[in-house]
Amino acid sequence: MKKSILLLLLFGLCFQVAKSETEPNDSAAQANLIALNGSQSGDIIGADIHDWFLLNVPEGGILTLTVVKTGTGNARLYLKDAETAGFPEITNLYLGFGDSPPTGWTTTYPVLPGNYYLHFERYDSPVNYTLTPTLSLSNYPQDVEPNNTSAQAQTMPVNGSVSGTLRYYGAGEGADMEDWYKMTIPQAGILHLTVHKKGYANTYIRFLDGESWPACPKSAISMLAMAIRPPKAGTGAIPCWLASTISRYRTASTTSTTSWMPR
Ligand SMILES: [Ca+2]
Ligand SMILES: [Ca+2]
Ligand SMILES: [Ca+2]
Repeated sequence: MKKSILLLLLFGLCFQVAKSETEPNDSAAQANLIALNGSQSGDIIGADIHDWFLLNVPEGGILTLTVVKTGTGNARLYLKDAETAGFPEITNLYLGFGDSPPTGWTTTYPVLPGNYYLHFERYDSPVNYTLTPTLSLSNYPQDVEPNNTSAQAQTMPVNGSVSGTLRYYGAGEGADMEDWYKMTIPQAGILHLTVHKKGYANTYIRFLDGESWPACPKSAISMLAMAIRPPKAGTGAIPCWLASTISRYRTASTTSTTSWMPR
C-alpha cells in the first residue's frame, strides 16, 4: 500500500503542470520564454488580444504545436520567424469557437535550429489555452547549413556518406531549398552514388562538373529524380506541390575500378 502511494506521488511530481503566462506579453519584445516539451497556459480575455512566446529550437526536426483550448471565443496561433525582420509567419493554427477536444488541436512544421515566436491573436473573447511545443528529430542527421550555393558546398567524402534535410524552415534563412556538396576524386574510376530518401516530397540530385561550374551551368552530366509519389489531386502545379513538401536524404558514394563501358 505504501509503495503504491509512493508511486502515485512520484507520478504526480513527474507530471508537468502547465506554467502560467506572465503579462504583459503583448508584443514580440515582451514575449515569455517557452521551452520544448513544456506546457504553457494563458488566456486572452477582454482587453488582452495578443500573447507572445519565444521558443528556441536547438536542432532540426518536425515541430508539433498542441493547443488545448476552452472558452466561447476564437483565436489563431501563429508560428513566426524570430530571426527575420518583421517576424514573417511560417504557419498558423486556427482555434475555433468553443472547447477543443481534450487532446487539443495540433499543427506540425519542419524547422531548423533557431528562434521562433508563437503568437496568439484573439478574435472573440474569452479564450483560455494550454500550449505544448514538441520536436521529433529527423530520420537522418542534419547537414551543416548554409550550404545553398556551390561556394558554400560541404565536403562529401569519397567512399563516405552525407545526410541531411531539405525544405525545412530555418529561422533567419527561410525554407532550405538546396544542399550542395563537393567531392574530390583522387584517381580515375567508376563512381557509384546511392541515395536513401524518406518523406513524401520529390527533388533532384544533380551531379555537376565542379571545375566548369558555374561558368558553364549546363554542364550537368547526370540528374536523378527522387520522386516518391505523384502530386496529390488538385495540386498539379509543381510550385504548389513543392511548397507543401519536405524530404530527408542520405547519399553514399563508392568508387570502383571495375571495367565499365557506356552504352
Ligand atoms: Ca494573456
Ligand atoms: Ca539542408
Ligand atoms: Ca541547404
